[in-house]
Amino acid sequence: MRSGTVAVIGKANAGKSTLVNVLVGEKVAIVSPKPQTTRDRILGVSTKENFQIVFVDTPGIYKQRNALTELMMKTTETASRDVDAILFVHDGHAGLKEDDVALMKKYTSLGVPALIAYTKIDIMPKENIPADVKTLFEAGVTADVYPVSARKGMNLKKLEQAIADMLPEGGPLFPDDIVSDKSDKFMVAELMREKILLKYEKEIPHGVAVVVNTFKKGESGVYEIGLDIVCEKKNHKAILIGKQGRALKEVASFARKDMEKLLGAKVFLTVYVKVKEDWRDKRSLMKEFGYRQDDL
Ligand SMILES: Nc1nc2c(ncn2[C@@H]2O[C@H](COP(=O)(O)OP(=O)(O)O)[C@@H](O)[C@H]2O)c(=O)[nH]1
Ligand SMILES: [Mg+2]
Repeated sequence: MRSGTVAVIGKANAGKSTLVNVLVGEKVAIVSPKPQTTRDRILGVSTKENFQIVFVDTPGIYKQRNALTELMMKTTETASRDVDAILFVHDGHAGLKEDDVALMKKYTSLGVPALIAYTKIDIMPKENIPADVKTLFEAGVTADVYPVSARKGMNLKKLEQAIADMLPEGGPLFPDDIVSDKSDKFMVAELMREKILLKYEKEIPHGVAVVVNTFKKGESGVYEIGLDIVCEKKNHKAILIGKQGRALKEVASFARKDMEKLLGAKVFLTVYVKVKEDWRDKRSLMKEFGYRQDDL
């Protein structure tokens, strides 16, 4: 069989996590229309009869702005080394700009096999595809380009096979029932963050960290989960909670439903909102909230 690790690289919002989820067949990474959704490196494992692909989903490529995005960019850079292959994800629908071409050139010529997933073709004019492929070819990008749609499931089998073909011969790296390296507790925090990203605007979701304080399964089979939503400013706290707590109730209820799906059990969820000024610029607080640098 073929097996190995594949770094999933690309701009923020390109559709990396969506693609990883659909190829793994389970939700291992949260998804939202906003950048900075994925903060950590997440492994998503797809095991089939003839191959095992270990996707290394990354936060993506950022222009660094604060200590958190700097750490996220480092996570991406580190993930692109020490892997067997690179899958560069490009948002075809967003158009092909000069910096896209430069990034593709960089990440497909690092000395490991690489290919390009040109995604979101379900929402763009098809005739742009060959034109963009030609532009890339003329710019000297030699990696193969696979037009796909993760959302509509288009051309994914071909892409999956091409990824597997880049990997070395060898046994599986993970048992075949493992789909992610992250714990249920991590996913619970992420699901809460996903609902916040979907509900609130601008700086609010980007300034939020979710900390799970209680995570236990009671005798009746019900999970008792207690978490803090940490935000950066007092007025953010007020917005997060909303009039008579309505906004918070709504996001917590959406999150709880997804947590129940993940855990296959009823969840009793308690949520508090706390303020920690500018935590994204404080390394010690970032560490406390689970954004660690120790494996970089
Ligand atoms: N129409 C369409 N939207 C997609 C596709 N893949 C991802 N998206 C959307 O693009 C946004 C960003 O996706 P996400 O996977 O979080 O991007 P990431 O930041 O690269 O991980 C989300 O709103 C997704 O639903 C696709 O194939 N087609
Ligand atoms: Mg992502």
